[in-house]
Amino acid sequence: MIGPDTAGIAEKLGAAADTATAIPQLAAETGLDVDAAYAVQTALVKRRLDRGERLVGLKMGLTSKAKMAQVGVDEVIWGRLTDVMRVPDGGAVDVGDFIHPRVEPEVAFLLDRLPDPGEPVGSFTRAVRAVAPAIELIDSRYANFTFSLPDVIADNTSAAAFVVGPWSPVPDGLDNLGVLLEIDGRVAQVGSTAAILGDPRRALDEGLRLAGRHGVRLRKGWVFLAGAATAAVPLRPGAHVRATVEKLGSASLKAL
Ligand code: 0L1
Ligand code: MG
Repeated sequence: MIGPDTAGIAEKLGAAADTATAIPQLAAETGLDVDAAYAVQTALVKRRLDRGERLVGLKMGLTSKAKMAQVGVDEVIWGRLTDVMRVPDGGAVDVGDFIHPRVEPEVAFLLDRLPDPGEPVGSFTRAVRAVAPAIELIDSRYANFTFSLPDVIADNTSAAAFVVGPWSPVPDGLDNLGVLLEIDGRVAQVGSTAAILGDPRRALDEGLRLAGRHGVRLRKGWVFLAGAATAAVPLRPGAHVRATVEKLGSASLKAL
């Protein structure tokens, strides 16, 4: 039996991102299951690497109940981050480069000494050198921000851009720090790091396990986005976005 056209689906998703044009969902029509969807994601990210981008990290998606409820998909997923997606703290993004961008407050880890594939994380403080507040900008390439599980995996879990704030040593109580998302100085979302799988450290276990299943190893020096602590908020032109995590400080972004 002939499987889904991995390269063809990756090309459609890549062109949708490049031209900021929404496309219909693809998984049902092409018979994409979860494993085939990760193969499409690999091809989609390779398309970026072939034009000179570098892999700089991994992101977890749908690690909180608020996020799962927002998009109607209830499994933890992961995607890849490249250098071109990184926006400096306080930097600007052009909303016109995206289809229907949303922002969400996250916790980022700076990866250090990681276990061999298949091994548990063991000591979190060996695996993670530092922690930072972060903003993820997600942008589904599907019309109406609507998708199935294989669709969103194939679309590199809606990864589009991210901002990392100042790095700090891992603080006490990482499993229950207050999180705030402000737009133009007004509170848009309030949450806790506890919303990220009960403890954001668990996201690293899940990342190692789930990415390892697809032969992907996390690397020292990579950024690891553990997931959002709240639902995502649409990003409008002119908005000033600030994500604050208690004990860690803030990351910010301007929308042009
Ligand atoms: O980072 C995320 O949690 C996003 C995962 C994909 C679902 C979405 O686009 O909201
Ligand atoms: Mg996210």
